Amino acid sequence: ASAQIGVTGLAVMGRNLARNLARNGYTVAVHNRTPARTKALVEEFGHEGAFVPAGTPQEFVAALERPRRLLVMVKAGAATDEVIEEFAALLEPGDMIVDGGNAHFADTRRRERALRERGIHFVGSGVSGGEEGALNGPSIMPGGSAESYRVLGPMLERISAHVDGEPCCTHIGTDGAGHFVKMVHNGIEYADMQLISEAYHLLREVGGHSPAEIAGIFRGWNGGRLESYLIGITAEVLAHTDAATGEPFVDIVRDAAEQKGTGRWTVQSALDLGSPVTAIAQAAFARVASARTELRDAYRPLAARRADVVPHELGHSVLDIEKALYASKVIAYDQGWTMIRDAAAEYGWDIDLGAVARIWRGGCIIRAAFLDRIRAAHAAEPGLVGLLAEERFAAEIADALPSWRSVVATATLRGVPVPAFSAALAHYDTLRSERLPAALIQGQRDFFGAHTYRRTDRDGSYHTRWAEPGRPEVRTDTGA
Ligand code: 2AM
Repeated sequence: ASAQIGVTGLAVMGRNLARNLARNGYTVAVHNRTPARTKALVEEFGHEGAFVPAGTPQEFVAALERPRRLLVMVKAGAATDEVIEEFAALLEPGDMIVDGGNAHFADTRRRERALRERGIHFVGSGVSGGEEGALNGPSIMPGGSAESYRVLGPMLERISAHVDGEPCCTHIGTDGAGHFVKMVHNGIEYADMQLISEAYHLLREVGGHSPAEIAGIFRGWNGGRLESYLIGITAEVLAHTDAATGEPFVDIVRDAAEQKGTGRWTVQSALDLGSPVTAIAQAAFARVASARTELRDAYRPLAARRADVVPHELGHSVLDIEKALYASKVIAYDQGWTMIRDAAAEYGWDIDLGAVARIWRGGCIIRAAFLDRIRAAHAAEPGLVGLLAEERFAAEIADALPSWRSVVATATLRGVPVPAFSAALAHYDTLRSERLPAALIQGQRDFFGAHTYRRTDRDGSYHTRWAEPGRPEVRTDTGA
């Protein structure tokens, strides 16, 4: 037994994490169901560090120092259960299984409970940053027991990305907390990508800019407060010309967005938790809508009539759109953090909300200077309820507001769809409103279903007997 950690599942993510571990000086046992992948890894990259190839699960487990640390990098779902079952049978109490795949946090909670009963630590860990991140430093979001983090934390922190000398890895919380936070990361990623795409669409359809010009505008924005990996790669994509046709690349790509489903999970969980993540939800719906060809075919002829499009000109300068994008982004990120806070309360996780921002500053898809502002806001005020409760964010939103409203209005008048911009703005207006029409909804519910309502002027639950003359009100929580 000589290996400090083992990786089973050597497709690209598993292989790159194994190489990352080996390059950082760890002795890494490697195993794959199909032995050819193990052989290929050692042949191609054996010179990068110390690998111990294992042909069978038994050999693999025997190669590991105790407590054994196994990193499972197989397909999420049934395959993960099969592999966990197969290896757990060979392990002893105190050993640790890390699932670095994209598991649903509910599965992680189930697996952790089952393995805990057998004395095995199960660590569901989000790993963000794709293939490149896995090899050179991802953002890592491990859940599981505190004891497992004492053993695994130093290794994971070492192979993670680093920003300002700090690792992009922290113990998120127990059982499914790591995979939950990874899921929200992906939800935020969906919203951010959608918002950037809407800004592009506005600059093109309303501003009249070419893709190449918009690439330049985004490069400019990337030098400011919107600086981020996603803005950077967006500029790259927009500047790209299709070799076959000479057309802008973005014009020859089918506009049907695909997804692997973590954005969908975020929205599903948000409904369960009661977390208002509308910008994220709009982003997920915008993807599915784009791919519903039959619906779009049915609606497209309407566009030709253009009768419903009002040719009005409001704000749509590049600066206006930058402000709308920035303000919407603040809202989308804030929605993600709200959801993490809700889940921590629901599932009993002690999540450091500032640390989540810290570990996303590098390695992952949503990495951005902006995240350091969120980290700082939470550091300055532990228990911060929302970003807009922080003075600087509030001031920025106040400054952006006229442009933001104007851009959404222009888009609406011109028939350019901006579901995430407008959902974010509606979220802001919802939360800032003195009064909401939810009072009317309560009245409707009480009318047709006697669901009761609460009053603004006194405590208690009330029902109005709508069918009776004079519509008398009764208090329902006192038996009166
Ligand atoms: P394979 O190379 O033998 O197909 C991504 O698909 C990774 O998950 C691959 O390493 C793949 O192994 C592995 N994998 C998928 N399903 C598996 C299963 N049921 N048992 C073990 N490994 C599996």
